Amino acid sequence: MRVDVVSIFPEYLAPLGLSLIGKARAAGVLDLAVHDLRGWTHDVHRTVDDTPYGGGPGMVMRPEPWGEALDALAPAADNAPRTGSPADEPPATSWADEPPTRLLVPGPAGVRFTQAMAHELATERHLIFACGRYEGIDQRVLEHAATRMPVTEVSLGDYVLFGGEVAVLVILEAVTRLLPGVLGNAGSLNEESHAHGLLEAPVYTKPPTWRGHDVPQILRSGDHGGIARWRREQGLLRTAARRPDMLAALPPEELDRRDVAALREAGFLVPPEDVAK
Ligand code: JB8
Repeated sequence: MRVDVVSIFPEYLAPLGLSLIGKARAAGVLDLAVHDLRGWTHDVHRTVDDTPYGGGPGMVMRPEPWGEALDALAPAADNAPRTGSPADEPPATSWADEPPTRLLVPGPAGVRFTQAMAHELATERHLIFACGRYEGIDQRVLEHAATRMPVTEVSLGDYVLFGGEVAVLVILEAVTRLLPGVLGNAGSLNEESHAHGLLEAPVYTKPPTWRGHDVPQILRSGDHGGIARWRREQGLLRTAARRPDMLAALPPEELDRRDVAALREAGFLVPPEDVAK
């Protein structure tokens, strides 16, 4: 997979050379380059921002350097739709036979980044990340780019960062570990907590007693059925307590009678019987 990251603080992306992401790069699974947006400015001050139209606080990233950066990193031929739509609007369905370059723009107004999106991105051929700063990037950059490639504004969650760089670190870590050949893979891919719609049970290792706290007896029992059941219940109770949104989104047929009994026993309301008619 090819990845280009554009930022006015390329040094912020230094961690991408470390650890498993660094190994993916060394192994040739990931071809990653970080670019300084100011390399696409032409004035002596290498200006990337200006005041917002309509007034208000802060500054907005000017479109011209971004346009040149995207022209350089996503050559038009790369993404040209082979049939159909005119160049100034995106095609209705597909862009081309091969997966095109895809542009990701971190920002608090984006769609939520999820494990499902990480899996989707892990199948792409070429990703470009545009890291905004200040109040963000002139919207025309995204509009224009969308005539050439799929553009996704993406948010990690409901909080605000100074800029997109740290979000890119998070997204690339989530995506890179899914690339074939990165982890030695398969067995080490623990994403249970977000792949199956429920949080995972807590985990323990030796010693069996530590500072007066014991490992739950069931985990030392050798009763594999009992252990599986205990883990299931712990995951359910955690999910109900911490992520009621995940529990509510679970298809009802995913909960069997024992699941419902365990939740009710712990005081959680489970529809339909507990929902007012
Ligand atoms: C200016 O919270 B964020 C985020 C915030 C930002 C920019 C990009 C991302 C650019 N503020 O993900």
